Amino acid sequence: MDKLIQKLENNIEFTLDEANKLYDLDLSVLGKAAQKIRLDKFGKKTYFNINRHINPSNICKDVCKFCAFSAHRKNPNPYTLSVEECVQIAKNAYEKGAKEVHVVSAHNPEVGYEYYMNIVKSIKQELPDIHVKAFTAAEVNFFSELSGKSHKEVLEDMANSGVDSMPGGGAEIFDEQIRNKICKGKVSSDDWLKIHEIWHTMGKKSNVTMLFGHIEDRIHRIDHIMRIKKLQDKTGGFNAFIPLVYQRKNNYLNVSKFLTGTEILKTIAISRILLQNIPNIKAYWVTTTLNLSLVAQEYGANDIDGTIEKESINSAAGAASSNGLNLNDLVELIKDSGFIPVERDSLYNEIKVY
Ligand code: V47
Repeated sequence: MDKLIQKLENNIEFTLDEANKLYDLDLSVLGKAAQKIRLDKFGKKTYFNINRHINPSNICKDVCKFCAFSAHRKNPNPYTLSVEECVQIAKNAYEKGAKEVHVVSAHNPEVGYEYYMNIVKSIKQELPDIHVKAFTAAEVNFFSELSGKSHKEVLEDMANSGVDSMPGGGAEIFDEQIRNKICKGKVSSDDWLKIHEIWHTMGKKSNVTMLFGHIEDRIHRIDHIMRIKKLQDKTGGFNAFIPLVYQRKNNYLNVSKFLTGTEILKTIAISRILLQNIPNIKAYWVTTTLNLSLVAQEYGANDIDGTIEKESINSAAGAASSNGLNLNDLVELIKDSGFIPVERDSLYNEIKVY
């Protein structure tokens, strides 16, 4: 333990074995080390953006056990938005100040490959200034199966259609055994990482998530984080790491235990410590809860995501996020917790310091 603490105090890189022991340290020790890294990088600035989530369809060919969004027995309300409806949502959001649309769909094979590309093309045609963050690596893999195109060709089509950056969803947990139990049939861990690698070599940026607090152990989280670190060393293309806290309602994973606040904060702090090659650690207020994401600002997190306006994936599983968050409330909450709210764009350029 002393060796670990010494390494933490001197900010020396950890081996995999050492990284696996980090959870045994006290939260206060981890928090102090993570906070030093955060303060050195960003001072007391906390980033957020003004954005709008658009989920074109909830009809899915895959059955992820943790998912409460896709239309199935537990959510018997299938829908598919038309391209025009997606554009209208983006237009309304833009008029209200949104600078980003975050487009993520279930894997609906009935609508065809062109439908997905047309959503982006049409939004960009109507709103050339809006940043389109669209389609997870899980969708890229699904589009590849749907169209017979390679991952690279799909990514090129996305870029040509106007996708500016990729969100970090679909990563879940990379450990193959756990992955098989929670989302068998979806994009494999290797393919998830390869898809982001190709995107990065095209000069584009993306985010990366980790779904935790379900059936995985701490060792799987560390393995996940270390696989990300390795790819980031190679490409430098990830803007943000987003640990997503599992929400347990309306899905097929029978998880009865809640994670403690301490375990969530430890995970955020450890991410900050291990992923120093990724600039931003996002405590996504939707799954972390608003209050804990404000506390997470003191444990290494420098971003809490945005106003969102409407959120369907996590709220279906119990998160209190269906109507997003009011901009003034978000700003005041960050200020009241002793940090400086900074509106950023999707690539982390600063827009306004409040
Ligand atoms: O990929 C699904 C997760 C993700 C549950 O890149 C669940 O900036 C918790 O990836 N409990 C979608 N999580 C959200 C996402 C995201 C969100 C905000 C910002 C960014 C970004 C990305 O939500 C899915 C999946 O991993 N998810 N079900 C659940 N029950």
